[in-house]
Amino acid sequence: MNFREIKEEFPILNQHVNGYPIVYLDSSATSQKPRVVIEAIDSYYNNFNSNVHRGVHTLGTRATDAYEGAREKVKNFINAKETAEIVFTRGTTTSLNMIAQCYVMEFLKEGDEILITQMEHHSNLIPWQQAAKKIGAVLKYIPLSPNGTVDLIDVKKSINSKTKFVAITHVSNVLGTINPVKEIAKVAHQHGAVICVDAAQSAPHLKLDVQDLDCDFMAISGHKMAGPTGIGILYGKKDLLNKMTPYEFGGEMIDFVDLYDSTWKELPWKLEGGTPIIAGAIGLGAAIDFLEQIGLDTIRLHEEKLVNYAFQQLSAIEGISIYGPKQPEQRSGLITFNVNDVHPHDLATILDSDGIAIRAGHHCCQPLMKWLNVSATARASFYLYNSEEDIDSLVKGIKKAKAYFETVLT
Ligand code: C6P
Repeated sequence: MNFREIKEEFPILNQHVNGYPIVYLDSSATSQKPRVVIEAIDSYYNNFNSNVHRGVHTLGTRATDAYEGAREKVKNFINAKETAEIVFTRGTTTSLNMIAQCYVMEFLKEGDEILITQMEHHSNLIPWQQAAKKIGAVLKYIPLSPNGTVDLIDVKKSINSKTKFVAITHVSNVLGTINPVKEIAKVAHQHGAVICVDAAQSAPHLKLDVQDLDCDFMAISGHKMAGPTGIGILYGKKDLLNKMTPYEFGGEMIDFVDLYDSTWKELPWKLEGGTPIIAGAIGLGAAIDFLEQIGLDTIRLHEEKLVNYAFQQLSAIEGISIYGPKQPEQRSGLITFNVNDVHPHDLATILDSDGIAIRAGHHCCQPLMKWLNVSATARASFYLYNSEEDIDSLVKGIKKAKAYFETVLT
């Protein structure tokens, strides 16, 4: 399949918005879904909707097989050692909150240090901020380099024997920076700290290997990687997940319940209380098949070309500021920018009138906006269905918005 054919697999992209063919440049917020994902969910509800791990009836067995089959696909996708290390959650935010509540608040103590960066999404910042407050731990920030990257020298300077937990995003949803998480994990482990990687923006675009990265925890959202909303992954090394207290108590996660005490199922079910997100997991499994069929390396290469092209084209616009590292190997497939005299929300509105979808705002990264010294930015994010023509439309739209505001302001 070439990339033009790939786009045809996404039914939603075959439409006009405000009279123009849609140009979807907001995949970092959520990606579009290919036909096979929509059909997999449809087939579950049409043909074998049933609860899992309960009944012995045929539909129940089919649903259980499909649900557990999806777990196996996730395990292979991130190269985990075993399926016991794959917990289905609602998404990255839930996964990170589970780690904060069931690991950090349980096993860190007063005076311990938690190390993060100022480029974190709120979902990879507030859980640690709140956990630190609750247990009296100290939240510390690794300083960012001027180009919006994390330097290993600064990691080494920031970490010490009190550091017990490091949380870092693999790819920044604003700067696009790809952080050297493998090297950071090595430094963390040399100091006896546990490392948690927010892979919300890397799992859709980069080939992941949790054993090679040697991260202890990883959080992923299905909806950013061609899967449905409401499904995510918490990866954890088995010994750490085993140590964690359950996040939710109730059905599904118990082994034996007595009047005054209960015992839990083994991993991963101990951490999946209640009826799980069955359709979501099945849809995510189909998304993984789809991405793997194309190949994560092919997707990465395509996005690298797009982001380079976008850099060239956008840089040529007078009065534009582009944030994040310029070297293609240091960044993922998105470009965040501001245009003189045009508020990002106005820009997004004008682009929308031409059928172009971008995101504007603080992108759930207020501390990063502070570091950038702006209140908001515009962001165009690319995925496997985008093309250079989409970027040409973006550039045309930005020029139109700029011209409009220049006329209004003079
Ligand atoms: N970023 C964006 O437009 P959830 O909402 O749980 O699926 O993902 C949260 C999250 C965590 N970490 C990073 C790095 C993220 O980018 C996101 C989601 C979206 O940038 C929505 S704010």
